[in-house]
Amino acid sequence: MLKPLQQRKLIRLFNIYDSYNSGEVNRLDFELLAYKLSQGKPWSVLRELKVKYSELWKEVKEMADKNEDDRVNLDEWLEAYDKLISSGKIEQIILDITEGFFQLFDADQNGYITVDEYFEFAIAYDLFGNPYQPGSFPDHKFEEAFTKLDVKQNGQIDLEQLRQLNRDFFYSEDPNSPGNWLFGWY
Ligand SMILES: [Ca+2]
Ligand SMILES: [Ca+2]
Ligand SMILES: [Ca+2]
Repeated sequence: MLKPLQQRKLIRLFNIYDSYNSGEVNRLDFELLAYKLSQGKPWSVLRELKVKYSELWKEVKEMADKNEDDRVNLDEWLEAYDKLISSGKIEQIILDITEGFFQLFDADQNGYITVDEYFEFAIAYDLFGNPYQPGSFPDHKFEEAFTKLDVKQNGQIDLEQLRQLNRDFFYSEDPNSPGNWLFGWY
C-alpha cells in the first residue's frame, strides 16, 4: 500500500505527465513532452525525442493501462506504481530514468547536472510555470528545489546522486527527504 506522502508525490508525477491537463495520461501527453523538450533544437533531435517518448508511452501503457482504453487515469497510475514499488521492479525503472535524464539534460555531457541544466528540465516538464511569463515562475521556489536536490551543496548533481534522489522520490516517507523535490512541488 502506498503511504500518504508517496501517494502525493505520485499524483504530482501524474499531473506532470498529463502535460495537456486532460485528467488522464495518453499518447498525446508524451508527444507534447517531446515537442517541449526539443524546442529550439534541430529537427533530428525532435525526431529522436518523438521516437523515445512514443516508446516511453508504450511502456507506461503496458504497465498501467489496466482496462486497455489507451489512457491511464489516476487510479490506474497509482495502482501500477504501488505494484512496481512493492515488487521492487521500480528499481530498474529508476536506473532507466536516471540514465535517460542524463542523456537529455546533461547538455555539456560532463557527468553533472547544474542549475542551468535543471532549469531546462523545469521548463520542459513545466515544474514551476513559465519562466518567460512575468509572475508565472517563482524563482525562489525553483532555486529552493535545486538547493535541496544538490545534496553535496557543490552546485551540481552526479549520476549516483540522481539515482538516490529518484529512489527517495518513489520510496521515501520522510517529508524532509531531498528527493521529494525532484519534480518541484508535491
Ligand atoms: Ca492528458
Ligand atoms: Ca485505462
Ligand atoms: Ca552538465
